[in-house]
Amino acid sequence: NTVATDNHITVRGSDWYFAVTAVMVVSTFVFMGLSFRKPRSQRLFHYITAAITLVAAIAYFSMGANLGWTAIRVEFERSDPKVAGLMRQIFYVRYIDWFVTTPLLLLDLLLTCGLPTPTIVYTILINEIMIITGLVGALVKSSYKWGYYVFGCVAFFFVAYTVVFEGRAHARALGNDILKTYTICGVWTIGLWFLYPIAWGVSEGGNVIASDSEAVFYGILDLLAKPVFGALLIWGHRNIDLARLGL
Ligand code: RET
Repeated sequence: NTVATDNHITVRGSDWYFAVTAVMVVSTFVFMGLSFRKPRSQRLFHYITAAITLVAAIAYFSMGANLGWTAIRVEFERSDPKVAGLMRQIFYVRYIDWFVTTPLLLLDLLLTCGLPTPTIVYTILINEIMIITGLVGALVKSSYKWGYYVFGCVAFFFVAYTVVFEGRAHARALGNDILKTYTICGVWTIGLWFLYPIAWGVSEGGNVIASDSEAVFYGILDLLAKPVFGALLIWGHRNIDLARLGL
């Protein structure tokens, strides 16, 4: 089970993963630190947001240590002799991270707009379908992988619909400051989340870019989708009393 050198992270790739780990750790401390400026009853979003960056920190630590991956044989229909029969490094630990953190990100967002609990629950369940189909598709070597990808994309459209349409309608009813915070965080989220299936398509899916490039692509997305998103959300909540959200 050898992975050809050009399909495996290099020392630089590993350094990059550790750098992202450091940012995630620092962000976790910042979000927890900021929580102390609020009474306990007002700390829910700080806890959720810190949990997100903490889980990501551990996932990135694993990838920096070159753990949490498996090799799949890459099947090429066009037999390019340079790449045919190679193995590709698939970091399944990403999906363990996403399985935990994407529902938490949705909780941050959907609790902010005051959606009813049943809607939040089914949106999170559909989101889990998206992550698991992405994982299974990544591990499948035949072109059936794209079938899983399609299921994942359909699930994503449902999630995006809830955030963009249902969430906004509910946020509007709660007042301008909540609508503003929700809109900023919602647009940020959906804009970024759309790029993940593209990264998947050129990495786990089509094997177009090398593992180091994959590391940079997903790494930048994760930095924007977790610490930067968290900062926007916590900032937006600075003057919002959780009682207004029924929390
Ligand atoms: C996959 C492949 C299947 C189709 C789709 C995907 C979307 C993944 C997303 C991931 C978001 C991750 C985040 C991580 C934390 O920072 C699983 C790649 C649609 C949207 C926000």
